[in-house]
Amino acid sequence: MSPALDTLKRLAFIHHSKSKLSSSSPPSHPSSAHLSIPLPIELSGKMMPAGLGMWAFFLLAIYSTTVSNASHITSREAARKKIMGEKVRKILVVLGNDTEFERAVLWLSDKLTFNVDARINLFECNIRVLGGLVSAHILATDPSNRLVQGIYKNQLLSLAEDLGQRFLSAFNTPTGLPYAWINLKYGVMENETTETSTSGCGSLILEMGALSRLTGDSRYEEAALRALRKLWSMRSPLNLLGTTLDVVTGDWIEYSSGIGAGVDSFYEYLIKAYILFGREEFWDMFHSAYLAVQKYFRHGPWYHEADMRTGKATYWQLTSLQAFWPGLQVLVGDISAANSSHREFFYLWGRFGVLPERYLLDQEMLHPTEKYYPLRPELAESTFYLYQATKDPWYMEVGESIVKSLNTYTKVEGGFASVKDVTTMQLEDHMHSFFLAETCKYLYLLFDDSFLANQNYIFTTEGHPLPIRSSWHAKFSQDYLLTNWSTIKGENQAIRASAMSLQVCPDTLTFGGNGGPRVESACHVCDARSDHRCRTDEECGVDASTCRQRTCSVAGYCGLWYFISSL
Ligand code: DMJ
Repeated sequence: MSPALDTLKRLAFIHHSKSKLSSSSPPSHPSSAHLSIPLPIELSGKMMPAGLGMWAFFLLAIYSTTVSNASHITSREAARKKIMGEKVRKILVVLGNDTEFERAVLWLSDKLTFNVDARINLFECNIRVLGGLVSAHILATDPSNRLVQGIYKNQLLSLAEDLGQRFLSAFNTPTGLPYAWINLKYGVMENETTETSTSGCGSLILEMGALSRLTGDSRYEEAALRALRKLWSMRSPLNLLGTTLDVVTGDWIEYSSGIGAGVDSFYEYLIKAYILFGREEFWDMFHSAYLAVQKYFRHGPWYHEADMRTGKATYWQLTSLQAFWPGLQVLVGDISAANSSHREFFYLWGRFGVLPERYLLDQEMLHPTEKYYPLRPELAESTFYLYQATKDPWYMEVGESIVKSLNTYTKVEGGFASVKDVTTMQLEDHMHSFFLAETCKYLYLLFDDSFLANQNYIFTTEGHPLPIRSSWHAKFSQDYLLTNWSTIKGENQAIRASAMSLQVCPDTLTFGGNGGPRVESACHVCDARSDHRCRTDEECGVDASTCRQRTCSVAGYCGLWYFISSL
């Protein structure tokens, strides 16, 4: 056995397997539904800084260090703070504080401008700023009337449109693939690099699509879709993509890829675009891409990297960014696989106190120059999704442990600091905006998901909620338009099926024997064809009751053939 495989095997099974898939009654929520109500003693004591309730914690640690200090900062800092302001607004709504949300909306409407001579990264600006504006606009105009009547006149949407128009010059390439960098004021600069990443040009469709739907101007969605289609056309016969490419020639630069840096959100946006817009095209891309990942990158609960041309393993490493994958698997319904990978990431979190940026699986050591933890959200994100799907209280324990580590190792006066080296826990003076937009938000939602109660949302890769609207689903089948929470009346109590049990192809399972409550299967994935015929294993889905991958028989039918023949 190769050292890599040996290590993987040992790492995978040496630690506890306390987590279980649970479909029993969910535990009562330990947190309060609204921020004005303090958290119960047993959690607030452990999770929150002494003397501060959840609301005060977020307001003091987040709001006051960004928006209200903005007049004292340099122009470069100001640009960053403006972006931070975006995060703050979104999180304020999730927290349920309409007054501060209103204050932040007005502040941004007044202060934010994009007519600045600044070179920005298209992907980052899209997910952080455009996504923030579009999402906040939707939250500001939804029927809950969060803002005082008449105060909001679509200022955030106008800003989003202004930014979207500035993006368009990036797509003016022979391939339609966008430049990674543009100048907000002057567009693409002379001698700009033509290198970009798969994520960089394949993760724009949610924000730009939403902008088109909101403004009626199709140019944004068309540009993002054209780029995505071009990218997909560059896949190998194995349905794998590389990590970096040239936007002018359309040639791959880095053929090795995995599910982490440079590629991660490409996969995420295929399935989320399908959920948000309902186009079968997105599902078809996602389905093929997902199966290829499972086939070529997965090793038990781990994911290594592979060459897109051959499928041969290249790098055996675990990266912090990969930890989003179990969350994505929850959306697919592949709960069992999600659960086992999540456990491995959490094991490493426990071992180091936080998740190191890169761990070399084959050498059983930290990457010599990537020992940092920049407050990334991915593990908290997956924990949130898995809790929603299973209601297994173990995921709350995971969340509690993450919060504890953040408070123990990263809390500083005025905020939270990135860890420079997980072996020494030395800090650096940096707090990325995704800490507020994602890490805090997913941890909060893990303990209080009342924000999700009456609405189906998808979260963009930067944690901005976008509601799923039937009007955006021209071709979306009625089967998929379920409510966010399915309440099933049992004998004594209602069983709340998870929002995440909303499958792209729902099937039902019966609990408690005949006549027991029926809930949607947590893992079912449809076969590609409704008559269950197939040519390859890739066309077969996941069995609803066993959560096992179906395979294609010699006679061309999908079934649990592998498991039957091994009995
Ligand atoms: C976030 O900015 C986004 O989630 C992005 O897709 C990759 N990960 C970072 C945070 O780690």
